[in-house]
Parts: sequence; structure tokens; C-alpha cells
Amino acid sequence: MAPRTSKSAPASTNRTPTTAGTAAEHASPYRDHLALDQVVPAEAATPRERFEALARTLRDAIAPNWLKTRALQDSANPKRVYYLSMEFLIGRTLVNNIINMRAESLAQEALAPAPETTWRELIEQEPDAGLGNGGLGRLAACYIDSLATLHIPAMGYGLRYDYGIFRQGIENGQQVEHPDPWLAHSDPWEVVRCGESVSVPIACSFELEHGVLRAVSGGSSRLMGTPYDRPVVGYGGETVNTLRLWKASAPDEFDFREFSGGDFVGAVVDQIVAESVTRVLYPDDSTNAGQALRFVQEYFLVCCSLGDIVARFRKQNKDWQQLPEKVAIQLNDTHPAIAVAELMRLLLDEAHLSWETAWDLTVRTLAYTNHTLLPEALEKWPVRFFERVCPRHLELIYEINRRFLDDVRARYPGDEGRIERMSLVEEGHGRLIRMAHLAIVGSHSVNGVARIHSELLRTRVVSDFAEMYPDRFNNKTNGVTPRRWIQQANPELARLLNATIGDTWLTDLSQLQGLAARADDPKFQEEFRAAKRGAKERFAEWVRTTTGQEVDPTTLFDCQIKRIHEYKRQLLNVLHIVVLYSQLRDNPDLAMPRRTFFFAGKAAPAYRLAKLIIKLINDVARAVDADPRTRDRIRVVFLPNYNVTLAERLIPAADVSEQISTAGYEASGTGNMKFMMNGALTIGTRDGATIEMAEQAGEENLFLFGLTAQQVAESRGWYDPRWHYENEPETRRALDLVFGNHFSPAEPGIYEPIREALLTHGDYFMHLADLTAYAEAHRRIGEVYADPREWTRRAILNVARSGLFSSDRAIAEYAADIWSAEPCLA
Ligand code: 26W
Repeated sequence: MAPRTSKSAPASTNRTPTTAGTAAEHASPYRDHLALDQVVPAEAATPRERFEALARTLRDAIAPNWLKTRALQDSANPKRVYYLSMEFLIGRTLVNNIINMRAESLAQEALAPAPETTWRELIEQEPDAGLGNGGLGRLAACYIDSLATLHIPAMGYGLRYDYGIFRQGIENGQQVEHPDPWLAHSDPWEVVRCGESVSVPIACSFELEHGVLRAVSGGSSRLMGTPYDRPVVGYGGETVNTLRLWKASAPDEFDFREFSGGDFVGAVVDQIVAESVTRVLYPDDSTNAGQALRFVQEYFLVCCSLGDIVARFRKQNKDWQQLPEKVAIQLNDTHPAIAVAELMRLLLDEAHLSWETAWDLTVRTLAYTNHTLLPEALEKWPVRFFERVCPRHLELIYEINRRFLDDVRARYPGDEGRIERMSLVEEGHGRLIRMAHLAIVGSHSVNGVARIHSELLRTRVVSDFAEMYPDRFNNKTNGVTPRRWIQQANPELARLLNATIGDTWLTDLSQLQGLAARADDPKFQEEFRAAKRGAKERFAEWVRTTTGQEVDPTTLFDCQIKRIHEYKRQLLNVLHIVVLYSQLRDNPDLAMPRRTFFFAGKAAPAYRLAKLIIKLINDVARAVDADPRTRDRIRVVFLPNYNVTLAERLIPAADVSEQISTAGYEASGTGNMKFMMNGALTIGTRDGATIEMAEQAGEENLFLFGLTAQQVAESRGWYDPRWHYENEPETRRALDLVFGNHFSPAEPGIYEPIREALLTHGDYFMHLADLTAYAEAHRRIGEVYADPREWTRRAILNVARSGLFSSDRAIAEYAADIWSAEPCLA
């Protein structure tokens, strides 16, 4: 494996051992890395130096297979899959690579005889790669793991942001955003490929004005995209694919000097301006902020990636007609949808194909996944952005639209309303390009991410398109990788699974079915409970050491962890907690298991109401804690800075998973699946993939409640939240506490915007409509939890029936139905 293993290598002789003889005895690639890269003796290395040395050691083991995978794919010339995404929320890599390389012993030997604490300390050195906002970014990370595990020749393409999603601090109960300089230390996984840089034309130039990037028309410029490659190790380590992230900079010094007339200072400024294109990830989840810099980011990702893809295709194939047989490009939401125009540009302007041929190849190569039904999240870009940045693409989009609308007219003569609805261009004060329409027209496949979501997409959001192109529309229910979300996050459960059903579940999650027969087995139940107890104790210990807060692992752990958004209804959860708080104050004898309610999640920095909900959660937490009647019965904990690593810590410890979105609004959810496979029971609405989870597990093994998507839609006309306030005493009492400043005595009126949203503006997300049913579902939870055998039985059945929600299953479906891609193995 690793090249530098020789005991007589110069490294070991150059070292000055603290104890004579130990150096030769312990010579190892790991020690060599400490000595040669970090230039420290192993005994004196800091945790960070140990982390880097171990990561390098592992990379040495990965590199030969990375090369082999590339060589194999170069010679076999298979169909390749390209996953284009503005976000890859990969989190930490070290333990994941150890697992997928099956290199546990290598890691143990490297560190021996270091104690367990050294190992833990080392792992903590790696920052989370937070290159995403939430579900869409994390899904991309699970999918590249599965693509490699299934040996599919594939590449992820994204941006190498200097600053990932902000670090969330909580001050006086409020969210404060701090920058996340995750690359402050060099990253041991990435390999920069300067020789493969590409050049992206921009029709304008840019200026920095008070730190803000401004497009200036006139004067064209270029951006250079430099690829930074990260190995994506499939389980078993045989296939190592690549995640290629682009960094923006000004073209090389020489060009730039010429461009700026030998103005050295000007050239340096231009360099800074160019680099700001990949400086920071936009932290908006599900609202389209419409910023010009974001538009340039999307354009930059597409141009760099398509240039690269087409160059690779041309190296191995002479005939352009082969493109759809050799290349599948998946668009992760509309963020890279300008690929439709860029691929047309390449085929027309560079390959000189006819329009008809170019269009046929484009549509057969591209496919689009939609991830949200929220209208405010659908991307529409002002025409003037295209005029400034990429006028040729605008010209192409207009021509695509002209031909498309001709087809619509031919099919529906005289239906001008339909033409207006379907046009790629929205007319108004400023014309806008509808990116979802562009993506649908330019792709042969359009999919949603859970059955109900695909159905709503087809029947409500883009029904005109589904009518015109019925064969394009399909569903691909999301999945998550069991390597990270069971093996890595929950080693104790993983050991129990291995001992019970063997370890084939790691690559065939349907094997978990084998647990169902053990659901009533008292011995297995006890082992299962022990694993959960262990995870809860470890989590409580972690909370204590990192935040100083005490949480009691013998209480029921109830968790809602996800982005903060009105449709996800953290507010429903906290209103129910206020109901309980008020009941306990009246009746301290109320029968109910002791509960700890965990919340974690970030709010978009400009989303005022979401930030106010965080503040309310923290204020309620404080009041519950201060009252002796409630303090020992319920606790509320807001865990700051939710990220992939925090999810890995908390999910194994969860008893209850909160999936309580207003029905019809959560496209799929993927956290719901992670909780299920880790033995939490779900309290949830019939929304997203939770519907399919209930179908698998049996409805009786979840706590479903509330309006269905259809009922939500039907009651829009007449729903009146004030009715609930006036007729439901518990609802009224809870709201009166919140809006009567009980939780905010020092800041009276602070919750006025929440009151307005709920009672004046009609409670769009129907919190009050569902509150009573939600409280009733929680009461049922309390009852079942009081019976550990019944609770454990249900938890085991949930794990046993979670196999469908593996990303391996999802990727196998994409490969078969959309990409026609096959495994490529030696
Ligand atoms: C343009 C701003 C913007 C940014 C991100 C708009 C929309 C988004 C995403 C589409 C939001 C997102 O992450 N959607 C989530 O995707 C997951 C993976 O498919 C689903 O499981 C979640 O239900 C969905 O909310």
C-alpha cells in the first residue's frame, strides 16, 4: 500500500528519538509524514499535526486506487456521470475514508500505543467542509459516496468556496453569524491541478466597491478556473472517483498585465476581484436572493465544468453524435441550469453542428432534479444579468424559447395563456429568465425527490410541462449513505448489526430486514437498548464538555435538527412545549416521561422571522429551566452551529425524530431517514419521504398526525387561525404566554412579528390547525415510551424497514432509469 513504508528510509535515520531504539521499531508511513511533512518527532506532535500526518498516510493508500480508477476509466471509455451542484456538504473526511478504505487497523497501528483520547482529539482537528446549506448539499455528498461504491464512473463538480456556510453563534438567545474559514489550515485531501485550469469569458468587467462586487458593462474579461480534486472513496476502496471543485482567479499574470496595461497595482486588485467569485457560499436556503455575484458563481461553475467534460469526451471520442452515449449530466436543482445554453454554445459555436443536432444532443445529455416546491425558491434571473455577463447565452435562450413556444403553439393553437405561463421569459418591469423552465425544456428527465413531491411537481407546479412532456417526468426518492450515517455515526449499533445479521447491510441496506424477526426477542431488545443508551450517554458527555450544559441521558431525547424555516415548523414544536410547560405549572402530577427537546439549525441571515423563532426557543428554554415545577420534567436545548458533524453525534442518540413540516412543503427530507435507520421513532406529518417511511415501517410504527397535503390545499380558502385561538383553551393559553411577554419580560413585544404571522396574516403554514393533533401525537409518544418493550420493538422494526432509504438504492435507480450508466470494474 503506502509507498513510504521502508524501515530503512532516510526519515527514520534522520529522526532524533526520545528513547533510543523506538524510532526504528515504530517506523511507519505515519511517523514519516510527521517527520518529513510536519518535521516533528511523533512524541512532540500536536493533535493537528497528528491529524495531517494520518490523513496523508491514508491518502498514500488511496492514491494508487485513485490512479487505477482513472486509468481503467480512460481505457474502458465507459459512459460517465457528472453531478453538477453548487453545494457539496461533505463534513469531515478522515473517518469516512478510514471506513471506506477499510483501514481501521492502519489507523490504529499508526497511532499505537496512543490512548483513545489522543484518537478523539485528532479527529476533532478536522474542520467540517461546510460547502452547502442543507438537504440539497448533503444529498450531493451522499450521492457521490454511492456512485463510487457502485463503481459508476462519475465526477462531482462544484465550487471551492473559501468560506462555507457561516458558523452560528448564539448571543442573548439570538443567532449571530461568523465566517467559516475552513481552509485556514491547508486541506490534506485536495490536490490542485494547475495544469488543467480553464478560462471563462465574461462580457463585462468587475469592480470592488466598498467590498461589494459590481459588474461594469463594457470591457470584457476572463476568469480562470483552477480545479481542486478530492478523492471520493467507494466502500472497499476499489473505486476512487473525483470531486472537482473550482477556484476562481484572474488569468495568469502575463495576460492580466497586458489586459491592465502594465498596471501592477491594478492587476493585483483585479486578481482580488476575480478571486471573490468563489469567496463565499450564499447562505440562503430556499429563497432566491437574486444577487448578481451568485449568478456569476452559477455561470462560472457551468462553464468550467462543461469545458472540462467536453474536453474529456473529445479526448476519447471523435464523433459528437456519441455525446449522450458517453456523457450524462445531472443538474442539482436549477442552480447549474445555464448548462442548457452553455452546452448548446459548445455544440454550435465550437463543434459547428446544426441547431437541430445540437439540441437533440443537449436534451439527451442533460437531466434535472427539482428539490423544492416553494415558489420563492424558484430561480428567475434578470435578463440584464445575462446581457452583462454572457450575452451569447441569452441569445441562445431566446432562440430556444422561440422554437419551444412554436411547438407549444402547434400543440395548443390559440392558447395564449399557456404560452405566457410556459415561456422561458417572464415579462414584467424587468424581464426574467425562468430557470426551471429552461432546465425542463433542455433535459430528457425531470425528477422530484420523493413520491408526493414528484406528484405535486407534475400536477401543480409545472403541470403544463408534464402535459407536454409526460415521459420526462419521474420520481427518485432520496436516500442517504449507510457508511456515514450508521457505521461512522453509530459504531455501537453497527457492531450490533454485524453480530446479528452480518455486515452485508453496509452495501445492501435491504439486509436490515433480517432484524424484524428479532423485534420481540428480549435479549436482542436489551442489546439494542444498550446501544441507544450508550449513544445518549456519549452525547450528554459531549454536550457537557463542549457547552457546560447538563443533559440527562435517562430522559427521552426528542430532536428537531434542520434549517430553520416557517414551513418546517420549529414554531409548532416550541408552541407545544409551551403547552406542556403551562400544563405542568398547573398540574405538577401530570403523567409524562421526562423529555429533553433538542433543536439545532441555522436561519438564513436575512430571514427575520426564522431568527426570531431561534430566539423564542432559547427564551422558552430559559423559562422552563428557571421554574422548579417544570425544570425536572422537561428541558429545552438549542445546540448552536448545526453541521454534519453535530448530526452524526446527535442522530444515534435520538429517541424521537421531529418531521413536522406543513404537508406539501417538504420535498423529501433526508434527516428523517437517518433517524429511522438509527432507531428513533418519527413524529410527523404525511409529507415528503416520511410518507414512504410509514409505508415501509407500517403506519402503526410512526406517530403521524395533522392535515394532509390535500387538506392543506383545500382549506386555504377558509382556514382561520383565530378560530383555534378563540375555541381551544390550550392553544390560547400558550399564545397568551408568548405574546404576553412571559418568556421575554426584558424585551416586551419582541414576538410581535410571530403574532402577526399566526393571527393577523392567516398562519400560512397552518401551525394552529395542527397544534391539537400534534399534542395528541406527543401524548401517544409518552404512553408508548412508558412501555420500554413496546418502544424498543417499534424502534427495531423501523431500523429493519429502513433499507429503501439507502443512497445506493437511489443511485442505482438514477443509473438505470436516467443515465443508462453501468459499473466499471477491473
Ligand atoms: C436559490 C436559493 C436556493 C438554495 C437552495 C433555493 C433552493 C435551495 C434548495 C433547493 C433547498 C433544499 O436544500 N431543498 C431540500 O432538498 C433536499 C434534498 O432533495 C430535500 O430532502 C428537502 O426536502 C429539500 O428542502
